[in-house]
Amino acid sequence: ENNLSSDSRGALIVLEGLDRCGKTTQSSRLLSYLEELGHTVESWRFPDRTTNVGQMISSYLANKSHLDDHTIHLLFSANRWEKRSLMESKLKSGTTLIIDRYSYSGVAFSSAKGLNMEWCKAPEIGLLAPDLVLYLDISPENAAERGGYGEERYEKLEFQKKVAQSYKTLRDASWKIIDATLPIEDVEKQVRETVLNCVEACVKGKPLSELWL
Ligand code: DGP
Ligand code: NA
Ligand code: NA
Repeated sequence: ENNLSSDSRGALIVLEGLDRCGKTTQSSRLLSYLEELGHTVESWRFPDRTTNVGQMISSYLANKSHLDDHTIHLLFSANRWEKRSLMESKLKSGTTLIIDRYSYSGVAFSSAKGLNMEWCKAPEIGLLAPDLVLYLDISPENAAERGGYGEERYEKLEFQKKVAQSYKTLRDASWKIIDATLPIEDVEKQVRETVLNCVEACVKGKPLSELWL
């Protein structure tokens, strides 16, 4: 086995899904699991609200500012671009990244507003392509019942139905659809099995690639 080769790297694992699908819980459980197995791993999320761009996004999501749909789309994308080089260096140095939302959220949420899908995808071109996208699948109605939505802009049933439709058109070979209506432990089990294969392939030198695949 060549798992000590210089091409060995960390895996880029993305969690996607509707609001309230359980991504945050699964991210933190997956982080602990991979740490226990001895992997170097970090958990990130987008939007990253700590940067200047992230603060503009946060204010928009809280309905404290109003931005044109195209403008906010580009800010979400910029927020991923400002982390791209750090992401690449982490992966190349062997750190696995678990990321809560990525370019698929970018396209699914903006195209749900009626923006052209190809236009939405364009600013994401050249970002690192995930090795695995775990889509936590739950119906919009089921998600809405989970303790209700918060106050944020997109947390409304009618809008989430459109987001679910947009996500369906984005599925590719990197996606694994996980039944997120199962009990937390069962979801976790499905996540673990899929992730181990993915991490293994990256350790063995699967090359990094860029969006869109
Ligand atoms: P979260 O912090 O995961 O709750 O995400 C905040 C909200 O922003 C959530 O409703 C999903 C949405 N969102 C995440 N990324 C993007 C993006 O790139 N573009 C758009 N339009 N919405 C996004
Ligand atoms: Na949210
Ligand atoms: Na969320």
